[in-house]
Amino acid sequence: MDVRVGVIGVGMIGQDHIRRITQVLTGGSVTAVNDVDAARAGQVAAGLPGAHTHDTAAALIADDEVDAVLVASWGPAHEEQVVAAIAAGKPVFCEKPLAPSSAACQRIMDAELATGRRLVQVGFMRRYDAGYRAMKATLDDVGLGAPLLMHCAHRNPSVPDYGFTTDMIISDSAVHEIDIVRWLFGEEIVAASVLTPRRTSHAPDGLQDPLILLLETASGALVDDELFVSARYGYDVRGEIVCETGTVALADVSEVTVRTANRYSGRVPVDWRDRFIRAYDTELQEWLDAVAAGTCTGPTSWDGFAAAVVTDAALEALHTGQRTAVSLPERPEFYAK
Ligand code: NAD
Ligand code: ISE
Repeated sequence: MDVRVGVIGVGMIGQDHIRRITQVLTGGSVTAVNDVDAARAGQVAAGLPGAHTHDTAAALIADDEVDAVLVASWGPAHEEQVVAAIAAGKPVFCEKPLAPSSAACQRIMDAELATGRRLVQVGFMRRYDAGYRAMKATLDDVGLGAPLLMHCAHRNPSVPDYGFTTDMIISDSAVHEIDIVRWLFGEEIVAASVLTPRRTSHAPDGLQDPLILLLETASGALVDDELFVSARYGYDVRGEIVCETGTVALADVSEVTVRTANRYSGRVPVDWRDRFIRAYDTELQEWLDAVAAGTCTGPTSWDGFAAAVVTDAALEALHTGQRTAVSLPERPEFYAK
């Protein structure tokens, strides 16, 4: 029988996840939706045979026709919705960031720990991307020596003119590199610094764009992350790890390259939906499969919390201009692999 999913927040990614659950993946259906924008919820439900809308997230979570909850609302709403799903004993997939502050993530972890059962998967989809998976396999299986450096770039063509703040370049965008670095290196990040280069004239008023985030890992590896969210030309995510005897880098993602008239060209993805489409598919398929099997896999509340602790330090570094140490408590045994 299908896992009956209730979706909270049906904006860009909520609708994209509904499309994949109903048209691409197997073993899932969408039976209920909720959004603070009731008109939007109604329009989305109208395209989903048999699905209904709920006025509140709490009502959706309580619905007997909802086996599992997918939270794709704005970050500040995540804590209340994820904690409510945990209280109802329902598996919950929560889009990143798990919550905007480490304190809120800690409360989510506490709620999950209290149940004694893992229920939460966080939407760090890069862990499901074929390129990053091959990169990790190379690090783990091919003798390149100890990783020393990683160079990352995270470029978005644009962000909305209103509402997207410089802090969000860290909390909304860089949080992906924060998670993928923890996962690739298999160790924690211990310090963060932020540099603020010349600002592009294409950034919305008040936005410091680009930024360079520097992360230091526990073993002393250094990661530089260029964050440039008004890059105009396309969506471009890059990564290269430099080890003692070799390097491993993400390949260009264009399906083909064209050579003509003494020119060479390929395709640059339009946005994150385009670049990571297969990663989102794999991520949600594995979530549905795990829910059906009564298990929980993928990035945990602990991963969401650890990313938030690093985010807090990076935000402090941005505001003070100082290198900031990350103070991460010990991981609860409950979250050991
Ligand atoms: P969006 O603004 O397009 O959609 C958010 C929706 O949530 C809106 O329809 C809004 O009305 C609704 N909403 C807000 N507060 C709510 C509440 N309390 N209850 C119910 N609905 C509420 O934003 P988006 O781009 O779809 O982002 C949503 C979430 O997904 C964010 O956490 C974002 O960081 C994350 N996201 C993740 C990725 C990824 O690559 N994994 C990509 C984009 C967005
Ligand atoms: C967005 O919210 C995402 O999560 C995308 O993956 C990221 O690339 C983008 O910068 C964020 O705004």
